[in-house]
Amino acid sequence: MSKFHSNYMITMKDIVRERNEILHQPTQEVMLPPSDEDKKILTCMMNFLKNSQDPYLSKKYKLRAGVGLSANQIGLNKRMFVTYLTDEKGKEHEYTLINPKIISHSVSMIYLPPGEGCLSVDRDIKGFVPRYERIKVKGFNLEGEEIVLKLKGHSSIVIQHEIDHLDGIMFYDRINKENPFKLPENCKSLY
Ligand code: UDB
Ligand code: ZN
Repeated sequence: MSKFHSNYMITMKDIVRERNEILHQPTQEVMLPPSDEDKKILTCMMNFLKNSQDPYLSKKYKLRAGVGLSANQIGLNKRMFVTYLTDEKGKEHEYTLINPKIISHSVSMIYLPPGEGCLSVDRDIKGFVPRYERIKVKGFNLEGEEIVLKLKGHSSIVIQHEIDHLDGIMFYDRINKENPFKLPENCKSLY
């Protein structure tokens, strides 16, 4: 039994930081359909993202405005994550993905021009993180139904960042060691 029942409020103290080994190991697949326990954990994780993007609550509870959170970031060895994003048109997209897998991707790559950060990393890390421009991801939702997402742009970057967490990969593992701003030929800026 974890403490992350649906009424529990996740705050920054629950988020494990980069020195924790759980962030550097691949996570275990989740049994399907998801248990009530796993559903509560995912609901709790989604509430964290929503609270963290609420100006009043984020200030009150000192939350960093988060767009994605993976289960191992709260110390649980489970292959599942949530994202909560607002697109260019102001439309909100929330995804809960269990056992996600990239089934296909573009050859072209993109990067976030300011670089990436992470809720589990408390320092500023300079450098570009090349990501696929477009991905097709297969996974399962809270109801245990199979879903396939086709993503591009910012959502594609966020989902790849979260799938990396589930594979034990941190964003800085993908930054060029000799020159952090060096990019592959086929990689362009997101904007
Ligand atoms: C984030 N937030 O949540 F474009 F409204 C980052 C942090 C590390 C800065 C908190 C973020 O990118 N917020 C954001 C971006 C926008 C518009 C907006 C809010 N993550 C998620 C994370 O660490 N998940 O494990 C880091 C992002 C860097 C690239 C993709 C995920
Ligand atoms: Zn992260």
